[in-house]
Amino acid sequence: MNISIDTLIDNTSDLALKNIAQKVKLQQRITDEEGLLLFEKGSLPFVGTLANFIRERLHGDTTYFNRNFHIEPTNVCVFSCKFCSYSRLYAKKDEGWELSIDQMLDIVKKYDGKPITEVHIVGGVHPKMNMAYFIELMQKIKAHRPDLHVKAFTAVELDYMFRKAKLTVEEGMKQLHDAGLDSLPGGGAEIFAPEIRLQIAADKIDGDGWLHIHEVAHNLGMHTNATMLYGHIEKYEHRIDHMRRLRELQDKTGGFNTFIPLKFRNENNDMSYVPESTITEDMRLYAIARIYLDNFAHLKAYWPMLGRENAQLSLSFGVNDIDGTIDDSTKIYSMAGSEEQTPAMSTQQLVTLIKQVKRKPVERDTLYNVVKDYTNINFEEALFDAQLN
Ligand code: V47
Ligand code: SF4
Repeated sequence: MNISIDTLIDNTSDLALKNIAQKVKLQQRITDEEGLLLFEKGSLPFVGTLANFIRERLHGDTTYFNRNFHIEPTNVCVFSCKFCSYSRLYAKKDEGWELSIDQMLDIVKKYDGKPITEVHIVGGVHPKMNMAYFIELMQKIKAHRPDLHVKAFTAVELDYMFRKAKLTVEEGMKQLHDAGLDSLPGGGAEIFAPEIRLQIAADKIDGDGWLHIHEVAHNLGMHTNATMLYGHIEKYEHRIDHMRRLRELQDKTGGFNTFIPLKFRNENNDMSYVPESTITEDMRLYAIARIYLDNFAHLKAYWPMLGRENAQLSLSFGVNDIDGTIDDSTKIYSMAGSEEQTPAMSTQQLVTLIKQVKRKPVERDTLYNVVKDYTNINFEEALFDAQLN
């Protein structure tokens, strides 16, 4: 692919596409119509070259990862999203799991003495796990390990918690933040456009509600992530609509850290009849997201969902972050058919994965502060030195 943006502009005969390439070169924002045109007419090499140009302008070869683990408090859920392979309705709760606060603390304690920087806590919406329960959890995690960044609860979980506690979003968010909640993950966004959302996730918070919860978090000084579930029944216009709403909120608050496209996986759910998107479409989507979301600093490929080799490939299509070590602590994607049945990567494996495709591995914390640059660290030598000393 390695051609320059000037060569790309010279070689593009379609005037509308040429104009988009010129805009990218001049760091100008593309319109919704231009975003749509990229989905309809932009070839993989065309969008890939533009996305890589932006990625390298923003980050050079730097590729971030972090050391993290997940806690999934429960997979019992009052909602019934059609794409979900993971949840069990409350009526069938015997088939699911529910962790007590002590069990979750035991998971945190497993990492005592290990240089982990983040815990990611997301699960189903259990009718009995309420504000008081999660406030206690936050407080106990922070009492045990104050430096651990707690990124927890999708807007879906928060909306249910706040409504049950009869709190406004502002009140509820403040209480959780005071108890130790540092930032929000990007889940639950799915596709905002009501005509699609109502078909795949009819009974949970709508797109405006999701955006409002993130805006309130941003106003409290918290950072959050944003996702988009793609490759199912949505059309290109719905992807653009989704990203436009995120771009608008980011203009207003600047509170999003990263955008994470989530590829729909079709095993064991009510949408198994929908074929999964191809790798070409996946890479085109990453690239177009990188071009369209000009006010998002980071674009993440979540390797447990995409697989390791595809995550590597995505680094040439705008992605500059591949999430973290995970340590086999999440089931969402293995249950939906991901090739990664026990997702766990050591720091060495992540570093090697990134170096294999000639990028620079940098460990970050949740807020993208650099923890350690591994570019010049040779693990074999480091191991050898450690054995000698
Ligand atoms: O909201 C559920 C998705 C999300 C399927 O913020 C599915 O750093 C594909 O949001 N096929 C939860 N996707 C996970 C999530 C996340 C993951 C990693 C990092 C971060 C972050 C956030 O998982 C749900 C839904 O969109 N999901 N089922 C499925 N069958
Ligand atoms: Fe529940 Fe989330 Fe699954 Fe929807 S995606 S059914 S809200 S666990």
